[in-house]
Amino acid sequence: MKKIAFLLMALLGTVFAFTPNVMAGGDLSKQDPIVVNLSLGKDGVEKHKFYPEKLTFETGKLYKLVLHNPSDSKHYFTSLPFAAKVWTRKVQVMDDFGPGAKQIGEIKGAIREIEVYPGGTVEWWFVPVSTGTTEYTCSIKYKDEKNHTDKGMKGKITII
Ligand SMILES: [Cu+2]
Repeated sequence: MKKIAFLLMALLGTVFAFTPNVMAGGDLSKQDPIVVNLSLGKDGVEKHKFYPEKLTFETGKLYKLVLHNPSDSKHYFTSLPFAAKVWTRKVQVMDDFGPGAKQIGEIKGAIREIEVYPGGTVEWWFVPVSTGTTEYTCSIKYKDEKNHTDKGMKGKITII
């Protein structure tokens, strides 16, 4: 009996010795968000572009990605690989852009794509959970079958 107990203790000791030293991060959804602004198009000549064209996020941090469309055509923020690497806390539809803007709608659950209408603003609150690099695009199509991405509306997104 003592021999079995000893073997069991030795086995448990081995298991604990190889358990990685991971610290719990607490409730990651309750952090103050890091605000990142992304403009979908521009009220001017270069409408079919994102401003900026590079985004970088870190895993474990809460972000508020503010998607604002100042142009006169609708645009998408599409990045399915990115959407698969984040946990969404919420999406808020805003009545305006900038300080003083109020939320007029809130969506909870996994998000795949977001479309923003002319003048509109949508905030995507998320925590990246996996690293990688991919693109974000706008799949709005013209009559000639080319889409906004073909016209240069794309950007590089990195999660570190
Ligand atoms: Cu577009």
